[in-house]
Amino acid sequence: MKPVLLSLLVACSTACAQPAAPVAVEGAWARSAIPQQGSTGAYMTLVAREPLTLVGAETPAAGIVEIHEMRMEGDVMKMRAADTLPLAPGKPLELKPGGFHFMLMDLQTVFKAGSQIRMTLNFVDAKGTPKKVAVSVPVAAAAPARR
Ligand SMILES: [Cu+2]
Repeated sequence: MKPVLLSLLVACSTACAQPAAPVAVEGAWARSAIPQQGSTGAYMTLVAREPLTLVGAETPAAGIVEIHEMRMEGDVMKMRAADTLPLAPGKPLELKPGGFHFMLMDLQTVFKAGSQIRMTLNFVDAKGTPKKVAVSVPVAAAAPARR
């Protein structure tokens, strides 16, 4: 009896991991970059299922990942680093060109259109417990068409 139960639990911890993710990630993409380019951006829409705060991200494809925000100040587009981004449950947070984005710097790979990079998004929940969400991010020259 016991071994069967155990194997079911193991099967569930892998197969059931996806629906239990604390946040849904939609439309993720990273902008393709030429090899000499030092940085690029990654974009996606995050829909939290519980109150969460985005505190950062990491990827083997880049040495540094920062949360940035582009905003118009008068006539000037300015980019600044945001340490954290709060997410309200069910309210989509869009990271997109010209707004919030992940800035990937110290690129460790060629960001070639059609390839994929792996990112891990780091959140904390309302109790301060860290939550990690793995995302595979397609590399493209422009945002994918919306479905
Ligand atoms: Cu940036």
